[in-house]
Amino acid sequence: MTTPVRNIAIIAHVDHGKTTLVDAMLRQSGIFRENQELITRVMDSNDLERERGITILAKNTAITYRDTKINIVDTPGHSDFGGEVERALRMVDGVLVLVDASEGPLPQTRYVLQKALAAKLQPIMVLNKIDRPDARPAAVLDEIYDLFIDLDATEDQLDFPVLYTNAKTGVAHRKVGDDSTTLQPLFEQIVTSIPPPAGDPAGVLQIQVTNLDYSDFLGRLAIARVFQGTLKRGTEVAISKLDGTIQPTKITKLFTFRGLDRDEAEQVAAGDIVAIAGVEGIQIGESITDLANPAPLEPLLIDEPTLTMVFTINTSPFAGREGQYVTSRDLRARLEKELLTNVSLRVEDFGATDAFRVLGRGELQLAILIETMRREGYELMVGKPEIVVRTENGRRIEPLELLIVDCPESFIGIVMELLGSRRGEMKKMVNHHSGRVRMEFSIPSRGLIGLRSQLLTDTRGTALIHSLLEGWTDYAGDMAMRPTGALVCDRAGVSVAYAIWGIQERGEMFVGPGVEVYEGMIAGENAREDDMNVNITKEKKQTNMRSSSADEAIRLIPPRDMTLEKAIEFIADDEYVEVTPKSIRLRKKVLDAKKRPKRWQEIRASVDASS
Ligand SMILES: Nc1nc2c(ncn2[C@@H]2O[C@H](COP(=O)(O)OP(=O)(O)OP(=O)(O)O)[C@@H](O)[C@H]2O)c(=O)[nH]1
Ligand SMILES: [Mg+2]
Repeated sequence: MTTPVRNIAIIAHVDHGKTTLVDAMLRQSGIFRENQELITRVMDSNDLERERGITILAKNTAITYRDTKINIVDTPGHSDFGGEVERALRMVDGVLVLVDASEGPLPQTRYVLQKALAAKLQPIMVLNKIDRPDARPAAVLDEIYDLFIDLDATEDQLDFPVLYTNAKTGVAHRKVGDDSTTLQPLFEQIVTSIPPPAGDPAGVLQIQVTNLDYSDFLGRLAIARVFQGTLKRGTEVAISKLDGTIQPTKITKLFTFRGLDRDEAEQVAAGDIVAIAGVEGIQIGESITDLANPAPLEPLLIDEPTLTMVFTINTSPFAGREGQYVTSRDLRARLEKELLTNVSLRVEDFGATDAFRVLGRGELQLAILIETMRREGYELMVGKPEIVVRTENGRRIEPLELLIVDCPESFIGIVMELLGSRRGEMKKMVNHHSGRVRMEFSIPSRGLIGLRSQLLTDTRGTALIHSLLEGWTDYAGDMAMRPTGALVCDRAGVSVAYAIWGIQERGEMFVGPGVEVYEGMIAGENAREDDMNVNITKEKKQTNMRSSSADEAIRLIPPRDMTLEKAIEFIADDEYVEVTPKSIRLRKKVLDAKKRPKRWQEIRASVDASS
């Protein structure tokens, strides 16, 4: 007799507590020894996930409740990683939809719920963070019903069970304030209301690969759901490739999930999730099926990317100093490798030598890729993010976003003005009478580039923004460019405090003293709209007279710390971010001051000609 199985994904808006809930589920499933120390958010296992405190990749785990095995996929909540959620949904029969009991449903709640309902997955609603002093579960539940209705949920889907949780302490309640002290009500609900997987273990083999993973011991692993039949170790099977060809292969090693481990298995039957080792060249979306009688599954289709950035080799005078991989061959090979696992990414050649257009879902997604590459020893340059514009039936169309801004009442005017300048249209304003308001805008995706940092500056760090792709709309016309110019180094050398002191009143510096610079490198942001060439290497003239008052006058304002994301948000069309393992520099595309286009019309024309 086979073990009963349930397959669920945990989906939510960013930070609503998915990974924390998985911690609690793992702990209470008895998988760990009594005294075993567990790190928090144990599923956020890669370096960047831990540093940033967000989930980037969807990951599998499994627990046993009573006699039922529950396969769990933890998914990321940030909208840039929506592709991970889309593929996770392919693996499961139901979803836990987490909603922060104070924040309520937010744009990514809508996105993931819409995908889950479209896939006809059974939802269990989990109102999390009920311990928050500002929790308002009853009102949030109403908002969730409204959301379901808005998404055209069927009667059946509207009839979802609701649980109230504190993921941090690992408690689930059926009613707010009941005497539960564990997650048992949640486990019980999963077993009773998530349907067991369909599929006949004796039928024709049908498996779909939804993820690739890598293990030091086993190499490449394909993670897949067995939809029908039973996969047995040592048997010959067919891989149905994405191009429709059939490739015979022998399955040598199989694993199933248990907590943070994988158990070797002799066979895995329909309904379960399997990790298969040693299948060369297998890709996400491909099927594994019967060799004599192939019945491949439909490939996985997911939303198209909306944002693009040019990745090119580093051509700065400092190229090759820090990185190990610097050629266009290196860059191409790395991007191709990324495509194997990162399903929502595309890479296009566009006729330029040494440059590729990389398409993704947002600035963060691409920034994570760039950060990963620099840590691996790559050097590259990236251009300003652009929104994908399409032509359909002779019309130019561009993606449109639903944007939610949550800010203190006193900033309403500033926020409306800023969004107006980016062609945002206000649709709704809700005042919860907590001193903060929530405003909804419809805005072309182009208007979101660089918005977050500007909004934080304008609202002194108090605004929260969330956005969701709403659809496509007629191209809205040119968008205002960055309103400021750059302070550009006019020669190579080492920056000097005295020179910076003279320049800093012109704008804000990105470079402090003692930094090696080159001609065309950007040293700061000019307060005025044009670029200004500056000599940041100028030493103070030596005089015989020592004047203590002059030395004292050199007070340097600390430079703005340009992180990768800030640099990407900052650059204009005629600029690049240069990324190496140790440095992030900003530069003009044309380094030579004499050859550089000066007015924005020239800049636009030269950029259009080069792309
Ligand atoms: N007070 C309180 N805090 C919680 C609760 N659940 C999670 N948190 C906190 O919320 C923050 C985000 O938790 P995560 O588990 O990383 O959220 P997530 O949904 O996995 O986030 P992403 O994967 O990045 O979308 C962490 O600081 C948690 O400690 C809860 O029930 N109550
Ligand atoms: Mg998470």
